Amino acid sequence: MVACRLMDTLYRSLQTRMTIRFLLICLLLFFGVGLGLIFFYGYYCPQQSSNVPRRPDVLTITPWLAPIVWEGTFDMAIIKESFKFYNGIIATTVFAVAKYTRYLQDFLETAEKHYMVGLNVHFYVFTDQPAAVPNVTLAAGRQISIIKVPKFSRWQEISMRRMEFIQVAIEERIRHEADYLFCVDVDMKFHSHVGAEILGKLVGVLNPWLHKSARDNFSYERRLISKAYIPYGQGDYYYAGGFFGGHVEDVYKLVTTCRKNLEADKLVEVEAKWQEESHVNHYMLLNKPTKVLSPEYLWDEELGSGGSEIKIIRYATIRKNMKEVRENI
Ligand code: UD2
Repeated sequence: MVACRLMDTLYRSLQTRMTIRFLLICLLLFFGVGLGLIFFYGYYCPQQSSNVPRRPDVLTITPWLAPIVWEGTFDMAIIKESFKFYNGIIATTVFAVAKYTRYLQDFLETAEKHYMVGLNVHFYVFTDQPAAVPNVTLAAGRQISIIKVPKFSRWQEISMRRMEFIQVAIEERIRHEADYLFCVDVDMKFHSHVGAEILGKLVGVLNPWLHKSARDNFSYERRLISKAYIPYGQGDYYYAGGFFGGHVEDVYKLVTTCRKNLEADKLVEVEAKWQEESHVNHYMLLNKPTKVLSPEYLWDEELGSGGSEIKIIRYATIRKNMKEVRENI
């Protein structure tokens, strides 16, 4: 009798333990699978608010409804998720002519760390000295093509003529090889993330020196004789010449128009105040960018860390000794 009771108690306790174990396994499976889905597939994301601005201290949309990209206005996880299966190529042109080849190493190395990480990037390095292009190890899906260009005797000419060489490169290859194209200065370094959040049809970047200025203080070309002329009382923003981009065909329209206007200026012996940057500003006044990047995307070291609105510096100029690096003063 005693033995029977003992057996029964043992059996029940075993059953209870098994049930507990079973419940524990179910719980683990439930949370494990749930967490797995969240981390691996990103099924969970916090609810978006329709009435709480993400950045109340800055303008985050232009009057023509183009987003202005600041830190805090976008969710990197959501953007990453939307580009998870994107397999297109982002062409990036950079010119390193004459003494500016010295900036390539830092440019390429920092781009590998911060620029379009995880996406396919094709760097087109335009230079007069192909042998001076450093051998930087690139991640899978990223490559460099070197395009030989002549060296002009004036830095202004080197800077302006980029429009013409980019136009030709788009015609000959970029439009067959890439979806997006960004054109950037070389005397710069990436300091933090610049990724898919910048992709758009036509993208301009706010110049860090003038993003808070009244428009009559913008450094637009004010001489009527130039094709880059913008009268006082007009203009949206002052865009930087050192970073613009978009869909290849939209950038093609920009560079061909700027080239045509630069050549028209040359015929009447006028050079716009800030060379092709003045023409980019004229173009973007008539053809509004569909996305505007905040000065985080093109900062100048001379401005220090910036005002409170600058939460992060992503891509910034390197201080240079103009007299030493430029072909002329
Ligand atoms: C501003 C613009 C630049 C251009 C220029 C026109 C920014 C950050 N920069 O820069 O894009 O519009 O004004 O006045 O918005 N280069 C060479 N070799 C040379 C000289 C220039 O390769 O000897 C190339 C190089 O890619 C360089 C670019 O041209 O980054 C612009 O020249 P810059 O950086 O000297 O011009 P800067 O600083 O006035």
